[in-house]
Amino acid sequence: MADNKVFRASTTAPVNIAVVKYWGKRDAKLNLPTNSSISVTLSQDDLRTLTTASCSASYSGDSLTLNGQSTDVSGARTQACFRELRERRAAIEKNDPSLPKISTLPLKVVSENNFPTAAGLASSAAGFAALVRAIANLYELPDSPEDLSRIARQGSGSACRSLFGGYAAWRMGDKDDGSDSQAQLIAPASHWPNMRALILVVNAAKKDVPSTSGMQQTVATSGLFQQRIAHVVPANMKLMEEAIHNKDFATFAEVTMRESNSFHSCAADTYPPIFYMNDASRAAIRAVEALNAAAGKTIAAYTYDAGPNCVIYFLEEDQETVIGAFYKFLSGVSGWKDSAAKAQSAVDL
Ligand code: 2P0
Repeated sequence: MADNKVFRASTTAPVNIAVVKYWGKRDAKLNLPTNSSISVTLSQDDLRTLTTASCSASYSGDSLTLNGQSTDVSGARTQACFRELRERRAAIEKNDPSLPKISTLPLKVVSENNFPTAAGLASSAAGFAALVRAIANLYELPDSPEDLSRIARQGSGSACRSLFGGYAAWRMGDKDDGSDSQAQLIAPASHWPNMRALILVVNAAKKDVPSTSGMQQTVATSGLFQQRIAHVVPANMKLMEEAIHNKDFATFAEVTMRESNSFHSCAADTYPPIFYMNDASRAAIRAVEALNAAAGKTIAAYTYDAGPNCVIYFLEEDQETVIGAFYKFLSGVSGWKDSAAKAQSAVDL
C-alpha cells in the first residue's frame, strides 16, 4: 500500500576532537558559543556514527534508537533538529507539488557508533551530525554542509564541526538568531595527510560533570574564562589556522596543548571547581613532555576534553617513536594499564 511506503536514507559522520576548544554558551537555547573553535576529524574507519533515517505513515510517532536502545525524542535539542529539517522539506514540497509529501510523516532514526559510547569520545558530536545529515538526505534537501551545521549545532555544539572531514572551524558569529554561527572547512584531510591521532582510553571514564552544565558553571563563575574568551582564544584561532595552512606541526602542537591546558584551567577556576583530568591523564602529559624533550623537538601533542581520556596528535614519520613510547608508558602507569590505545589517521569523510 502506498500509504505504508517507507522512505529511507543512511549516512555516517566522524568524531572530531577540538584543538581550539569550545567551552561556554552565550545563548543556551540556540547553542551559540562564547568563542570560535577548531577541530580535527578522526578517521571513520575507527570512530564514526552510522545513522539511518526513515519516515512512513505506518510509524506510530517519531523515534530514535541509539546503539540498540530506544531514546527519548522529546528533548529540545532533538526537537529543534527535527523541526528545522521538516520546515526545509515542507518548503521544497510547497515549491514542487510533484514531490512526495513526507515532511509530516513520523520519523524513525536508528544510530550506531563503532566505538564505545561510554568512552567519552565526543559521541554527541558524531551523533547529531549523522542525525542531521541522514534526515537531510532522506528529505533530499539542497542545503550545504554549512547550512546543515547550523542545524546540527542546535543538537550539540561540537556536532556542527562533524559535518566536515579534515580540519573544521566553528565560527561563533555575532548575530542573536545564530544565523552566522556555523562550521566551515579550513582544509581537507588530504591537505595534511600524514597527521595521526593516538587515542588513550582511561579505565572507568565517566564524566563527573556533563559538558552542557559544566560550561555554563564556568561562564557564570570563572574570572580566568573571561580572559580566555577575550584574548586567549582569538589569538589561538589565528595561530592554529596558520599552522594548519602551513602544515607547521610545532605550532599546531603547541597551540593544541596550550588550548587543552587553558580549558582545563578554566574548569578548575570554576566555582565549585570541575576536574576532568585525573592522575593518569597528568602522567600522560608528562610522558608527552618527556618524549618531546628526548626528541629535541615537538613530535607529539596531547589534548583532553571533558573527561580523562587522552588524544595525542603526531605525524606519520614519528609514528614508531610515539606509539613505541606510549605502549611502554601504558604498561607502566596504573590507570592506563588496561586501556585501549588506537593509532589512526586523521582523514577525510
Ligand atoms: C569541544 N567540548 O570543542 C569541547 C572541548 C568539550 C571540551 O564540545 O552542550 O557536547 O552539546 O553544545 O558539544 C563538549 O560540548 O556541548 C565540547 P553541547 P558539547 O569539542
